[in-house]
Amino acid sequence: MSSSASVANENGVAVVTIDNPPVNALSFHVRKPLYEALVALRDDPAVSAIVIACAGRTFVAGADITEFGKPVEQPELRAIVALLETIAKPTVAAIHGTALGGGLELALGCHFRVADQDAKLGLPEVKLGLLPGGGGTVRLPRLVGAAKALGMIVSGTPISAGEAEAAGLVDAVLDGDLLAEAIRFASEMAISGGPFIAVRDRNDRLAETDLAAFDVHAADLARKARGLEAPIACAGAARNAITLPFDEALAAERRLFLKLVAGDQSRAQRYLFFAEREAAKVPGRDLHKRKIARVGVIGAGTMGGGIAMAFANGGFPVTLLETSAEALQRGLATIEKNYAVSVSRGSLSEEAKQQRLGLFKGSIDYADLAECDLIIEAVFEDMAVKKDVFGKLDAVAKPGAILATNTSYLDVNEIAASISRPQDMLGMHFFSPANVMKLLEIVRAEKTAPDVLATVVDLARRIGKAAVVVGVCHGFVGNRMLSARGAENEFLLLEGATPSKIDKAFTDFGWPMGPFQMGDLAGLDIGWRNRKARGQTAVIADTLCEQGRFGQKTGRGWYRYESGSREPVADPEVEALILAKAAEQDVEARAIGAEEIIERTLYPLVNEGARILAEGIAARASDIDVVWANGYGFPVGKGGPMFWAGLDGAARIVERLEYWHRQTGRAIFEPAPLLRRFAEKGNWEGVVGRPA
Ligand code: 3H9
Repeated sequence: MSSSASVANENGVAVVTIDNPPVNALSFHVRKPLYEALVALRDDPAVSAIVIACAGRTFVAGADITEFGKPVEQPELRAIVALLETIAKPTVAAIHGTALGGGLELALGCHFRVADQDAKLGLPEVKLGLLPGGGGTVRLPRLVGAAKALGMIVSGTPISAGEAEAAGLVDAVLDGDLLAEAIRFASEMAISGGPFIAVRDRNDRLAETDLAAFDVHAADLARKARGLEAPIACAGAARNAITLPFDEALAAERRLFLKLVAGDQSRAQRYLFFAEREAAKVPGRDLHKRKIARVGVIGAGTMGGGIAMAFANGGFPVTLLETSAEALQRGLATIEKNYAVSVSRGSLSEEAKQQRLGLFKGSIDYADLAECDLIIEAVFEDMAVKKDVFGKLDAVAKPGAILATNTSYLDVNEIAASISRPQDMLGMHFFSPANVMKLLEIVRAEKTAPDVLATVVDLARRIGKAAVVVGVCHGFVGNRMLSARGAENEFLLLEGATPSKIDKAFTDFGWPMGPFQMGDLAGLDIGWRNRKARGQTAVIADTLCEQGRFGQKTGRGWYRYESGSREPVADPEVEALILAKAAEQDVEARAIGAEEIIERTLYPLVNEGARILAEGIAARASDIDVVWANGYGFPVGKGGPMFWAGLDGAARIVERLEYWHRQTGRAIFEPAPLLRRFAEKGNWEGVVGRPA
């Protein structure tokens, strides 16, 4: 018997244990012995019931994603599930950890599913640009009803064991030793004599479906898909489960799966899955990590409050420091209000809210930070202010405490040089709202100790962040590339584009919103202040700000907003202003198409990414993509700017950058040497200039 799937007999109940670390993915070397074991057990008169369980930290977390895109080796998962459904004796999946994707589909082949309290169950394939391809779209609705299944399959979000039990997906949530209890459960079922009905034959829940309501919900989900094929395919497959006979729906699911798995979107999303994990592999990651038991956050404004919530959400006690009792009270009240909103939306229980609030300790005395193992400052973005804060920290923080700045732009080396322990210092650049946004840029300064870096990378994963290590430069990876993306915006407007036209080119590409909508949301005064500080101007944006048009918060910015609405409405006044400025500068308006907009915004974005790679500010092209997919809304179906450069054709990008460089003379278009080498080689591998 293979060690990947072994069998033991417990008083007539056969226990098949899958053991494929780390997450028990259903690789070929698991599927083959599993299939063979099930055939033998089906025909073995000494076996009255079968339990499928897993060794290690989790039940099967899905198909083996690394096998996608390669020829399928038999037996496939579908064959194993079909085999399970031919077994007359009771079959039980014993679920701990996560039963995800193909893992849940395997469990759906069993007559019964039992789980421990902490188990989670879901079909996350949509997040990989896929749909469940092992019968999940056809079997899940038969257990939980079509509406619930639609939500689970299209969102990909797992549910708890308790919710799964209430929905009919799990037959029992068991306390104590899961395996022993599962064996007892299976034995009792065998004694009961049945009937044992395969999920494929359970049609009662489907018969209750309100198809019209289902279609309304599915159409709503399709509208939100923003060009992604998988959510739409998921909804279509779930609908087939209602309207087609079982085998026809199953065959349709297979066809859709094969189409998606071969497509660019799924390729991009699978790439991002591994890219996020690769980003955590930093030099020194095996070093002993410093112990982080309590986190200190300085500043209880929007950023500091969000950072504090991110740690409390991850279970860490937080000391929140402000300069006055009033500011502290305001900050804590905002945190409480934010949690209350989550409770009212149903995403957080009242109990969990209380538990999280219990983790906060407010203070207005730096001395209280002495008990913290990691202290992050989120104060005003000004070098003198930051140095003052770090000076105080240097005096009170315990030896070995990690000190971090949340700066978006400032020189982390300069801050580090101002304290006595630069080896303990780095940047932790969170994105607003910090309790929601997944991205965290971890800024490695010149003297940051390797174990400090490794500790923070590890910690970031523990609070659910997609963490990327970046080097020191103005704006790090994300904001530096954002500047490159926006450098042509004003020129495009002066030459004849409008904010709505540019924004539409972005949303058609798959971004959640375009740069002008984004500016209005964030507040135009922020960029205005930054420009003034750096002695820069933007002829149209500056005028808007001079007119008090700061975006949504003033009801007017690049667009107009009716009172209380966030819906942007094109504003003739802005268009007139653009025309007037163009006339002043003698720029003749012409028609500007979406293609030109993409070439002049996204090609410089890729170009700047290549420069960042060459300078060693990012270690890998995929790290840059993790930044853009998680922090800036780059469409995941295109994998991030560096992956997309490969899809769109690096040679073409170089050619068009050269063209725009000739037309404008602007440095932003001068192709980076590394991009040229990518164009020659066809991929980023081996073209990275300097390892980070
Ligand atoms: C599917 O099932 C399709 C079917 O419907 C149809 C088939 C016909 N395969 O995330 P971690 C690796 S699609 C291969 O750091 P955690 C991962 O790369 C699949 N490798 O751990 C990493 O490797 P490394 C549907 C996988 O504890 C290591 O395992 N299922 C897979 O933070 C540890 O991973 C999913 O989409 C895999 N399926 O989180 C679930 N999963 O150490 C995907 C992980 O070399 N997985 N690896 O970097 C997850 O969401 C998380 O891994 C999980 C554990 C929550 C399970």
